[in-house]
Amino acid sequence: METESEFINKYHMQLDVGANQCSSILTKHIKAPVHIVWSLVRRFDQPQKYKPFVSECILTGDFKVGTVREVNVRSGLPATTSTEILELLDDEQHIFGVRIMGGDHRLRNYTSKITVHPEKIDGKPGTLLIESFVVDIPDGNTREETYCFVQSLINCNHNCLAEVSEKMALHSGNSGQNNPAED
Ligand code: A8S
Repeated sequence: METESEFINKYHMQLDVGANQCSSILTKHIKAPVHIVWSLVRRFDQPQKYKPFVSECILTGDFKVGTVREVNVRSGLPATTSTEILELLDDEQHIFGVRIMGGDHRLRNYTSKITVHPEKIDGKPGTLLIESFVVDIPDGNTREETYCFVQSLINCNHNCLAEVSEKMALHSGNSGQNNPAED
């Protein structure tokens, strides 16, 4: 079984980070099998299924790589909308990539990549989620501020994704334990 740092090296080190950009890699261990977590992550058309700040999402075409979505964000954030394109969707390797093209917010040239990997947690099928991002540091903000802002949004997303996935795993009865494909 590959380790976390091997997955990071394999899928998350190709980041092209400019001088005025910041980037980071975040991980989350989820007590639900990979097929459940991936079923939520891959839904480019329905980020509101697990992203707590998204109120609405409208797809501007078929669900495929290259499709653009218009996301509405809940009030209380320095943002109202975001226009985002699906850049990567690999259902075999479980790779999902999005780029933010515009919108009413301060994150310019934001790209993110998520990969999910099976792992055992307390002897049961679990998931290691890895998300990497790159974004411009906005005028008037420091690298540290940008990093903290994005990291806290992503952590909220990861916590909600874990909550929703773990509920789905409980309700599915057999949480993938008899499925050798997930081991
Ligand atoms: C994601 C990651 C991020 C989303 C950010 C960082 C955003 O949707 C929110 C506030 C903003 O200021 C920017 O994968 C933007 O969702 C919640 C509208 C893009």
